[in-house]
Amino acid sequence: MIIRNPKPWHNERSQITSKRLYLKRRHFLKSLIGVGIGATAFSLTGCTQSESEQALKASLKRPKISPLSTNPNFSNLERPITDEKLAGSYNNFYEFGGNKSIWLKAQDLPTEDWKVEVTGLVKNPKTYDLDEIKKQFPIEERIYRFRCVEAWSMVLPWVGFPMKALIKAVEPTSKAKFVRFTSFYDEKIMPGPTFHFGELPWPYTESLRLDEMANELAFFAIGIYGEELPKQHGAPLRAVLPWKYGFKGAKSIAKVEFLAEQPATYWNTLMPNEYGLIANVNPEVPHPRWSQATENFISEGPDLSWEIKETQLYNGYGEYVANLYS
Ligand SMILES: Nc1nc2c(c(=O)[nH]1)N[C@H]1C(S)=C(S)[C@@H](COP(=O)(O)O)O[C@H]1N2
Ligand SMILES: [Mo]
Repeated sequence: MIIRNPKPWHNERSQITSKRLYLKRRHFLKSLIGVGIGATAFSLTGCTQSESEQALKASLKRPKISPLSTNPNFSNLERPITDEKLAGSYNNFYEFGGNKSIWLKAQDLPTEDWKVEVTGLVKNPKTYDLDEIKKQFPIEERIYRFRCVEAWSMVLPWVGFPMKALIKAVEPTSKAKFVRFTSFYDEKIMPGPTFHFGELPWPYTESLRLDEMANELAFFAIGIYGEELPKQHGAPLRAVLPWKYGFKGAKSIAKVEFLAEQPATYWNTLMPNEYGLIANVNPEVPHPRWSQATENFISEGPDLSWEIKETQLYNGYGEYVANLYS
C-alpha cells in the first residue's frame, strides 16, 4: 500500500522547499521520459528545457478555489493521483494540435469574460459567467479515475459541480432527451492537427442522453488540483464523465443545449466506425485498431512510469451507472 499525502496540491507553493522542488523536477523529467514524451513535450517551444519548465509551471499556476472540500464518496485513493505537471503536459486538445504537447499553444485560448449559454428545450434558459457558476452551484472536489480511449489512464482531482445541479436550475422540458456540449472554437488561434488535411467537423461537440447527464457521476469541472482549470485542461469549464472514454468530456464549453433528438458529434462524424454515443469504458469492446482489455496507468511512482492494469467495466464505476444500460 502506498501511504502518501493525498493532497500535495493543497500545500502552499511557497512552503515547498527548494530541495523538494529539485527532487520533484528530477522526478517530473524522469516521468516524462518514462512515458515516451520527454522528447516531444518541450520540442515545440523553441526554448531551453528550463525555460519551458518555467512556462509550464506558469501555465499551471491558477487562482485557488476555496473553500474546498473533497466529496468523501470520490476520494479514490487506491491509486496515486497523477502528478500535476505530468497531467498538465500530456493532453488531448485537437483544436491546438494533434499530439499530446499542446499545453503551450493552448495558452492562446481566450478565457476572459467567458460565457456559457444554456439553451434548447428548457424552461429557464440562461447564459452564465464563471462567477455566477461558482456562486450558484455546489462546488466540491472529486478524485476520479480518467481513461482515454487510447488506453492511457490517470487519477485526477477535479473541482466542480454535478451536472444534475444544472439540470435542476434550467429545468429541461419533457421533450428533452439529449444534451449537446459545444466547445469554444476560433480557427484563427486553433490550427488543428497537422496530420489531418480534410475538413474537420469543428467546433468540437459531444453529447449524452439526459438520464446519463442526471447521473450522480456526471460532472462539470471548473478546476483541478485545487485551482481553476489551466487552459490545456479545458478552461474555464469542461465535462468530466469518469465511466466513459475521455473524449466524451468536452473542454472549454461555450454552449449546453437540451435536444429532443440525438445530435451528431465531432468524433462520430469523423470516425463513424469507432465508438458511438455511449462510449463507456469496457474491456470487452476493442477499438478497431487495439484492445481495451488493459490500460497504461500513468502514475507518479519513482520506479514505474506507467503500470499496465486490467480495464474495469465502466472504469470501475458500475455501482453508479450500470443501471443506466440494462
Ligand atoms: N474541445 C475538446 N475537448 C476534448 C478533446 C479535444 O480534442 N477538444 N479531447 C478529449 C480527449 S480525447 C481526452 S482524453 C480529454 C483529455 O483531457 P485532459 O487533457 O484534460 O487530460 O479531453 C477530451 N476533450
Ligand atoms: Mo482521449
